[in-house]
Amino acid sequence: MKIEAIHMREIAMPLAHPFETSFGLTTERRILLVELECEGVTSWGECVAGEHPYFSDESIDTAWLMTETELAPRLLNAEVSAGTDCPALFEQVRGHRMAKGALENAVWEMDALRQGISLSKLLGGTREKIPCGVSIGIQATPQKLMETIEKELAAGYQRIKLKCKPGWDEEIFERVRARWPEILLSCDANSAYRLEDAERIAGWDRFKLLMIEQPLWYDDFFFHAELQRKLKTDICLDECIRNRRDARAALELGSGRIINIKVGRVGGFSEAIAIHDVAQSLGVAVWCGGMLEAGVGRSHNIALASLPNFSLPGDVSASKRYWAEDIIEPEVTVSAQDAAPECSSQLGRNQRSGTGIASSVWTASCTDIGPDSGRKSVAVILSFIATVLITTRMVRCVSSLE
Ligand code: OSB
Ligand code: MG
Repeated sequence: MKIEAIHMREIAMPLAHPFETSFGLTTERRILLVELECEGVTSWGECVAGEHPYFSDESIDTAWLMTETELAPRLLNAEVSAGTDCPALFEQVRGHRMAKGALENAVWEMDALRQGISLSKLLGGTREKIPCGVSIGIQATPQKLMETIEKELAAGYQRIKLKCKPGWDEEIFERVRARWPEILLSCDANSAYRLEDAERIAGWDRFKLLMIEQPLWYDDFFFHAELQRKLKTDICLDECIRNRRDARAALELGSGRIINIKVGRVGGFSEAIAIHDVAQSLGVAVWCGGMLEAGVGRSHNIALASLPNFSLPGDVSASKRYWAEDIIEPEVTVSAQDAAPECSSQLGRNQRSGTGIASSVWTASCTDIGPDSGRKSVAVILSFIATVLITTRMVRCVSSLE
């Protein structure tokens, strides 16, 4: 495949509800999308970097700069046989994994489109059913949180993850557990704690959390191992796992017992798959994280989550949890279903007239979720050809570096 043109666009997307984590409040996302062209086929990638470098050291502005000046020029007119060729193309540029991931994932999507197979299949996906959970931000009041949890459980989500920080932790877990003693419950600190909190965090074993995500520094796994030794609850690593070597080192050190794989954080599908494989070989479960993606990134996450070792519910939720209107059509939907759902696949082309934007395909297989004994389960429809609708949200556009 020779990549003949690359287009970069920034769009602005207001979140349906503000999302608060220990590192800040997000009310609107600025999203960098890349579009590739090759012999009449168009494919897309979404960069997950936030507006500020608060989750990692990348931001949309650093990603834009690196994509325009370093990465896209390396990919443009390059002869690539598959997405797996991208890491070597980009190797000279250190870091900037979220920027690299957007381009690499667009190459994988291009490959799937040209071969006429689903992205899930190309990635090595085997699952037709993907367990889905939700990540719930810090709320204005505990009461508001309880209402939100109630709504998400009613929608069928299988795991509730609570964002936490000092001041929004044990009292909250206490209340939630008092009301829902049995649900799969986890928390995500986004690096809000320090070693002096270790004894207090060890006390959280009483809440029977499925995991505690990234309690300590974003770039640490040495001290996470020290903390993990004091806990019965599993630590899940997110921010600090950048690649397969980190995954291996962290798991061998005992820094955690679960890994959250985010395809953007690790620089694209090639590395995400490698981390999945390392974890699998060590008998460690992984799950698919999210970064408040719009539809392009969301679809890519779903395809990734179809790999076999993604055995825990991911932060893979419906478009409407985040957006009044997503940028893909159809949107990612999740429907509560009783018992084993049918595999829904829609393969029609949905073209909304007048947008002037090319359409793109995500075919994964389908969907649904998890354990079940009469409980509701959730289906994500992930086999579709979606149109990307972005004209009304465009902030800037650079067309191709041709
Ligand atoms: O740590 O998983 C995280 C959102 C932004 C940045 C970091 C994280 C998150 C989430 C949201 O938890 C997950 C989602 O997209 O649903
Ligand atoms: Mg996290």
